[in-house]
Amino acid sequence: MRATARAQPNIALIKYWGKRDVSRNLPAAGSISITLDELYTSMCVEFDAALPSDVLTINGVEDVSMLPRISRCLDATLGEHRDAARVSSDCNFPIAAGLASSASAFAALVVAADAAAGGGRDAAALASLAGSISGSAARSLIGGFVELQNVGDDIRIRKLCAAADWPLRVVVAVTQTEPKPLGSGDAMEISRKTSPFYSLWIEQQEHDLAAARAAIAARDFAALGTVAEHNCLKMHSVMWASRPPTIYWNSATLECMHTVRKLRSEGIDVFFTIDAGPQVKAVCTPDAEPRVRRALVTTPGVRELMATGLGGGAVVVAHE
Ligand code: 2P0
Repeated sequence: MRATARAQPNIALIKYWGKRDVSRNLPAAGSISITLDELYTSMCVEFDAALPSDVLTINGVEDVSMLPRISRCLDATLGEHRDAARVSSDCNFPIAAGLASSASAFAALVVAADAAAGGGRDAAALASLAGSISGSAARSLIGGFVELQNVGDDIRIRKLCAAADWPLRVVVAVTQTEPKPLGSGDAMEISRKTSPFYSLWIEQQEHDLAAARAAIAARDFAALGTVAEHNCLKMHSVMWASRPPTIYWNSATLECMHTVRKLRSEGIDVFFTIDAGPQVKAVCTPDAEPRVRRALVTTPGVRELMATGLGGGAVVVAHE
């Protein structure tokens, strides 16, 4: 009754921002992401009938703030009459800073919990379970370029392109490591309820998804960058126009955007994307990576760089 799974975060190129059903955590529109490689969350789940309630440690420290979501995820996966679990999560990148740590955490959790309880669910069922707790987590179940589709009363994930078939690189410029002030779930709801741009954002999403799908199928880097930057800035515009506004950027975030735009004007294949946090993810071709790293590391306010390729999906790494 013990298993460990590992999953990588994913970075959305066409963003998920807004829910159509809050109680079931269903997104209002589809999204497209890339699953990363070297950054990961490892989740060990051990069911123990002698344990009075679930226990969670994150990087070796007991944590109560994430515990209710972890317990809900275990209930969703195994039913409410399950044994209590000892869950330990280890993450090799900053948590809650806009690097999609919840995506890799909940993807790894459903895979580990399913394996510990005997296994048997396929990636589609596990994605639906992970997505019911954290929408973006569904996309970390599989690798490469992944689309999350809204289908009927559920979500579905599908691989658009394997990581090895378009081996892009992602350079993450970390501009802040403290946890973000407002979680994305709450911020999305504020946007949905108050932003005058929200309905237009949802309305245009299908168009952006189609443009990204076509760019990925054609391995057209420039076209993918154009739609990804547009979609990212549109999502942040929705947040900026909310009441109260949600502003995840700091001045270094903006400096990094200028760095990426300048590199592109010099002929370098790179584009940026920014999620619910102040980090800037620069997506580039492998040959462009050294130039991108050199330019970002000297950009004012950048604290550190992390670089990674694209990777596979969530996997069980130990099972007893
Ligand atoms: C994304 N984000 O597509 C977008 C872009 C943040 C910005 O998906 O409320 O933490 O738990 O379903 O999974 C953040 O999503 O949100 C997110 P919930 P989650 O990656």
